[in-house]
Amino acid sequence: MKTTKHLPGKIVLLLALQIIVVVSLFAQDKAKSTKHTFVPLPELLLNSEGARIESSRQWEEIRRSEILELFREHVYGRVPEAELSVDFEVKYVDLNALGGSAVQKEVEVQVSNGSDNHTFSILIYLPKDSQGPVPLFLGLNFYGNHTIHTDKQISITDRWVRNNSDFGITENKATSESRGVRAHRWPVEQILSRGYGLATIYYGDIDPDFDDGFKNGIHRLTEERGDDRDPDSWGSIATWAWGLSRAMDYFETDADVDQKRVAVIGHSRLGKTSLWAGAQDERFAMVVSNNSGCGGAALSRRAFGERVSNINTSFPHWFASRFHDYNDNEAALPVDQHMLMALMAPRALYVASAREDKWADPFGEYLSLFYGSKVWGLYGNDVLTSDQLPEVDQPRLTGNLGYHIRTGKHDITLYDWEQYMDFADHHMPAAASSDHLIPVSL
Ligand code: GTR
Repeated sequence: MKTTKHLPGKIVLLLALQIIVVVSLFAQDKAKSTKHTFVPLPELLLNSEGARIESSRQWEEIRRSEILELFREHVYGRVPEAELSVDFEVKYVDLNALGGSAVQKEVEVQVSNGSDNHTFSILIYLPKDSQGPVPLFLGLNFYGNHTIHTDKQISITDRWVRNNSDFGITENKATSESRGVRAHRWPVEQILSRGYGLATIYYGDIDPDFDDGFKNGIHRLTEERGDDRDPDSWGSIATWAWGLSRAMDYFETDADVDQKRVAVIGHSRLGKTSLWAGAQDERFAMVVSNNSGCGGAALSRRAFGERVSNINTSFPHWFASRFHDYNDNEAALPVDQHMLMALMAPRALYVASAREDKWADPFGEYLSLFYGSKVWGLYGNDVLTSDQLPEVDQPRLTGNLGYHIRTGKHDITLYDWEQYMDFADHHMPAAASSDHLIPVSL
């Protein structure tokens, strides 16, 4: 005979109540994740005197520089004026790398303030047998250049690296055990086969990613430390972005690279960095933000997922110290991130989110691009017309703007890269011949 076990009435009631609470929290979360901002955004197209910006000329001559300054003063911080000299030394060129399919180089960037110096290394892969200078993707990496590919030729950084037992990194030192551990994020062969080059720098070589009172990395060369810092002294994101611009300086000297077709790309904190690099340095033809979230593409005023107070508490060294004034007070910020997007206009800009990456606020990332896109309109380019997210895995491509929300979690995947390469095919095509450079290297 079958027996049915009944739960006591009280337990049933408690379980039911719990389910109701969970469901209503989920509903709230869902509502907010697709709701606009709660507070009005600062005006993108009114200048500091309240006059309307109506043309690309007024944008360039007045508003663009005002906004850049506001981001320097209140968010990322300012590059110090201290004189730094920058030299490049090509450490090696391998014309038969990756089994004969690529050209590989490592370039040492030597930065000096006259009495002290600091170096970091750019790893470059170029497609073999390309006709003339090639377009390339430039991005920082999290664990060292040697982690992006199993290629044994890549130098291993001897600087501070975040410990990671899965990668065999202990005592903050990388070893050969971590060769290729991040290869899934860097589809080198696919990039090369589509005619693009790839350049990467270990971000910790530029400035180690921990709060050390700005004593090391490039900071060592430029400033007084600790309490003497100005509220708008550069934080680490600004320093990493500065490093990306030095790579661009190098490309200008390398006849194999078409510096007019360089895309700056980054994931997460390094997506915040690629945006800030692209905003300041208009030599980047295309900018890619992959899951950059708070302080990147996401609107701060949405206060959804990671908030300004979270990021400043967990990573006090990333931004200018003035940014901390906006902890739990996003509405007081004189800028929001749609204005950062606008600084890329009229160049190619791609923002990408991941559906499960709530911490980065996918909808806030999209809205930023949506509101910022007005400035592309000033140039006569298409603007985004829908303030609703596209379907998952259905990229929205409008003029010089791209956006997708991918299935899955916080990461940069082959799917993401494929969208960026398809987008690049339109905006900095690998097949295009460069009319401003004479191909020199054979
Ligand atoms: C998280 C941080 C994010 C994002 C991410 C990453 O801990 O809260 O803003 O930058 O790290 O870079 O992986």
